[in-house]
Amino acid sequence: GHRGCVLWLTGLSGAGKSTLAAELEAELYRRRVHAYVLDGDTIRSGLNNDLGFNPEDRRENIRRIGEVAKLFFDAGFFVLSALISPYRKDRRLARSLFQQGEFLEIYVKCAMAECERRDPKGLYKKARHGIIKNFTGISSPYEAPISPELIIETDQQPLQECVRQIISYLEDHGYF
Ligand code: GGZ
Repeated sequence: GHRGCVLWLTGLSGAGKSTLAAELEAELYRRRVHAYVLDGDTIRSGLNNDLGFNPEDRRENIRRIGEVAKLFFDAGFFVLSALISPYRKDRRLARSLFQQGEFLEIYVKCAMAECERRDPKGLYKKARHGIIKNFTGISSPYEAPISPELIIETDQQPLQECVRQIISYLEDHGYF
């Protein structure tokens, strides 16, 4: 058996949250662990398609996804959420829905310059040209976690090593 938890991935656009969540989901599947990914980008096209990127809308985005994470957690899943979640107080709110040990904040850390170099969707370029307003890291703040359970540096090691670090944490702390 195993006990579920919420792996709350936070970091800049392009830091690798979605990629990491998808890889982790595949690894958990191989271990017969039920996992579900809540990705900001996809949820914003459905459930949260009424929300933009001002601070109030980001807070509501995180609040709702926190509540959805709780539903999946209560159903026994490992939840992998991949949201920028740039504000500390919003992450604290999401954490407050859970008991000790149920919510793991994972800082997906990557230098801004590297995120901008990757720019998989050309969003940084648009933000630099003022075509996208309120863009995290450029025209909107990112408050780095102060005491996350884990820091994963995606610009320092390959993806598989990032995945291994998280799996090791879960093993070492008795999640499975
Ligand atoms: C940040 C934006 C913005 C602005 C569109 N700022 O890397 P992506 O493209 O695929 O994922 C990002 C996603 C961010 O949504 P989140 O729900 O994770 O954000 S938050 O937690 O702050 O609510 C990015 C894209 O949407 N995107 N405009 N202005 N990211």
